[in-house]
Order: sequence, then C-alpha cells, then structure tokens
Amino acid sequence: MGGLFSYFKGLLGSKEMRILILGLDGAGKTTILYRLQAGEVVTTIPTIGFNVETVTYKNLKFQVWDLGGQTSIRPYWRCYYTNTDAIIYVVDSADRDRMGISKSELVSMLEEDELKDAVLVVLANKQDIEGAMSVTEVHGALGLDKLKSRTFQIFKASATKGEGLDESMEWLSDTLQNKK
Ligand code: G3D
Ligand code: MG
Repeated sequence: MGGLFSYFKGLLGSKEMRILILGLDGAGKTTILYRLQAGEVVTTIPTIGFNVETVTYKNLKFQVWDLGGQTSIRPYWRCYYTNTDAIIYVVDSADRDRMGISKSELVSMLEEDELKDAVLVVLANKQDIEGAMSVTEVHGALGLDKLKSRTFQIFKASATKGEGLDESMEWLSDTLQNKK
C-alpha cells in the first residue's frame, strides 16, 4: 500500500470517508497529492473551468480542486460537500498578496452547512521560501482564532521538501479515528 493511505490505515474498511483538499491555485495541492504518493490521480472536469482530482483507495476518497476565481461555478462545488469528513486547506505562505482571498475562500467554505462537522487541517505551505509568513502569521491572517466548535489544527509544511506532511496526516488520521 504505502504512501497517503498508509496514514489512514486505521480508517480502512469502515464507512466511506471523504476528504477535500482545497486552497487557491498555486497553493501546492497537486504537489502534496503526488508527494504523498497517493497512487492513481483521476482528473475529471465536471463543468468548464472546474477541474477535480480524485484519489480513491477502498473506502477513502480524496478530492482536490482550486478555490477562488469564477463565482459562477461555485454552485457546482456543493455536489462534493456531502458527507465530507475533513478539509485539508492549503495556503501558499509566501503569497502575502492573496492571503486575504485565501481567508475569505476558507471562511465561505466553512459556512457551508454540509461542512459544519468536517475536521479542518490547515497547511501553511511553502515554508522553505525566504520571507514566507510563519505558521503564527498564517494562523492570524486566516482568522483561525475566530473558529468556534471546529476541530482543527494548523501545520507548517513544505510540499516540495516533503516537510510537515507526516505530522499533519497523522494528526488527521488520529482525529478522524477518535471521532468515529
Ligand atoms: P495547486 O495544485 O494548489 O494549484 P501546485 O499547486 O501543486 O500545482 O503548485 C504550484 C507551484 O508551487 C508549483 O511550482 C509547485 O512546485 C510549487 N510548490 C508547491 N509546494 C511548494 C513548496 O512547499 N515550496 C515551494 N518552494 N514551492 C512549492 P511550478 O513552478 O511547477 O508552477
Ligand atoms: Mg493543482
């Protein structure tokens, strides 16, 4: 097996688990997927400009798409929210200019009724880039202190260096197992 699903082996064979990996384009989502050796990534385009990458292993399903941009396609996102157990929100910590957009996208996702029980993992990615915001700064910029009754954790990460991914996936797997 190995790779991504070995983190979640404790969740295999039980009910279907759905995890969304979201963030602005360029945040590092696809890099993370491949870095985690997620196996076969299937890309589908349900509607124009909306590209979904899916990785499935037994009862576990990971789905990835880019937030931001066109508001006209947002209603289609809802098709993917049902029964979501967790959201992995990826942020480019070096992209200070778009941190505000990243925050508003996260806030509107978390307002979705279907996602109210989803566990949240924030990955403050691209920590290897000089001048990137620290994990504390990203925490502040995303307004995570305002989150109420949401099970969440933020981790620093560098997808290209493969740093921070182990810790975050282990935390997520443990948290989901405890919630079962
Ligand atoms: P996305 O799927 O969220 O849109 P990608 O983002 O995974 O396609 O990554 C966008 C670019 O950021 C890629 O560079 C990728 O290599 C880079 N990147 C991802 N994670 C990191 C990181 O932790 N550190 C650094 N320095 N770069 C990262 P290219 O040049 O291929 O567009
Ligand atoms: Mg991508």
